[in-house]
Amino acid sequence: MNGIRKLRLVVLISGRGSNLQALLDQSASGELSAEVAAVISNQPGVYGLERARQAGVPALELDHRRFADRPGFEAVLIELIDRYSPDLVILAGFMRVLTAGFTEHYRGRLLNIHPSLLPKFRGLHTHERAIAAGETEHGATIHFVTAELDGGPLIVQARVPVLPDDDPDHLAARVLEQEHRLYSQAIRWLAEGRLKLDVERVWFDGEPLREPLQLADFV
Ligand code: NHR
Ligand code: GAR
Repeated sequence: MNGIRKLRLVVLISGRGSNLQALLDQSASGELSAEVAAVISNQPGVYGLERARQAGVPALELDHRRFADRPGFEAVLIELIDRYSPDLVILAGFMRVLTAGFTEHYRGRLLNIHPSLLPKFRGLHTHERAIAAGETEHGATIHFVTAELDGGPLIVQARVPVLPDDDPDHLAARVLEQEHRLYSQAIRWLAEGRLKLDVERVWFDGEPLREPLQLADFV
């Protein structure tokens, strides 16, 4: 072994879970020094839960519609997550906005993958909006999650060109391919202690990070 302790991950999903699958595969093959301790979906019956079960990982459903408000939902979500004592909580296509109570509880250990080159295109339907805006480049970003939606400190990005006749589905597929490499890189750096979040900034190799790292620089 390389002396790096395996990180325990709890992965939150709302849908098909292809980013979850990448983590499950990379964990099984040993290329990622992390294990998925549990998967929780706010949407019952989604395919990502099936992927977790196939991998022998606890797959839990917590339907947000059963709760009167976000804090009520999140109180139970926190209780479920903390049963698994995760080092990191990973949002992988998780589609519920989280309150400050939740993001503070997991400060510094809550990550999201967002399908745009943040700070461009926060929010939803990013591929469509990037094409409509005439962007020549698009991509995905891993960031620490704070109360500010898609506004937390940026960690690492992967870029793809927007092609002349692109449509949102084709662009999304090419971005997704890159997404599947991004989480493993960020998690590796966290496991190695190279990457840290303090109260307001990201540190990489002991220096404050001024611009997000670029995945292409590391391949
Ligand atoms: N919560 C906080 N506080 N901060 C972030 O940065 C978050 C977050 C929760 C989710 C993922 C995010 C994305 O990458 C994410 C980042 C859902 C919505 C949304 O509007 C927005 C951003 C993201 C995820 N959700 C609607 C809601 O009312 C529901 C939409 C639906 O169910 O389809 O929560 O883009
Ligand atoms: C991914 O493209 C992810 O970046 C995006 O949803 C997709 C989930 O795919 N996330 C968001 O839009 C967050 N609001 P997956 O379920 O196959 O991993």
